[in-house]
Amino acid sequence: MLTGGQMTDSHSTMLLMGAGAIGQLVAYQWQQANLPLVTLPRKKSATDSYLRYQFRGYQSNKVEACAIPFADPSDISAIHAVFIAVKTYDLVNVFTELDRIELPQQYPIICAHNGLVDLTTTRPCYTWITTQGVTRSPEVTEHKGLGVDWIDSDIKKHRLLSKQLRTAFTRLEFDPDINTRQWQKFCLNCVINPLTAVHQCLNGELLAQQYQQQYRQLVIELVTLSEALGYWVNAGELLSLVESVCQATAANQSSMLSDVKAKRKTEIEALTGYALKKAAEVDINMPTHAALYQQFNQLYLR
Ligand code: KPL
Repeated sequence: MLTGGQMTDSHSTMLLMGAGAIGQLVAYQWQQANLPLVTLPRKKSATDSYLRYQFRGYQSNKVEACAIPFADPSDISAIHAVFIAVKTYDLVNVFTELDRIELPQQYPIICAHNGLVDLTTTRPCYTWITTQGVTRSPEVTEHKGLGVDWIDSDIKKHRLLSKQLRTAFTRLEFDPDINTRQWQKFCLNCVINPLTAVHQCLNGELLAQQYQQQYRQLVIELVTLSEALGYWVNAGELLSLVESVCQATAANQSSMLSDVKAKRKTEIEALTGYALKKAAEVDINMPTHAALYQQFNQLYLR
């Protein structure tokens, strides 16, 4: 069965930018809810009129062939919102692309990246954070864990979009303090991602005795940075969060370990690089993060 091929001409279509693991999960859930979705070809050479992906839904025993129609960049009148699911370093290219197709400036943009970057866009952006588990291999993307999605509650002013979001993401919560949640997720990723990449280990293996001192130190330095920047992060809670995510995703490779193994560009700059940049701005030392950043770059910087 080929799912998700629907086209629409009403002003209610989501434009998805980025079809990695999270992008495909979003596409699958959006299309399962029968909501209209399009994407743009990211390679000029694309000849098919669909972006095709293979997806296994949560606890399903069948893999489905799915497809997202490509939008015609010269007729974007059906689009009313954008979901960006690219890596942090690619965000700026997506915003350039949105300007190129002349997407109206006031259209809401949902951003789902892991890392942080100081963006200069004036478009209305809303952060989306998920704990849904999804893995991607060259053959299939699989929805492995249900989790929760949070979105900036300010998005409620876009009535139709909020309704669509509630329909597609059944465990969605509207968060009035999404910036704090995003910062906490950023801290979590600053610990697990670079550590699993330099030690080449699965998330669960990070809990071994030999890494405990290092990840505890990373947590303490992040708490100092958070306080200096005005974010509320408690050391005990961040440590428990790190350990519980490592346990819950014990058999998974972090996204950064997957990226280094596949020799793809990583989010090190948007994670440790960003933390070090902010630390320098507020005159704070983060020696353990600095050493990890140096070790990472020695191993993987080409
Ligand atoms: O979000 C993740 C990632 O791999 O990017 C974590 C939380 C580390 C789980 O793997």
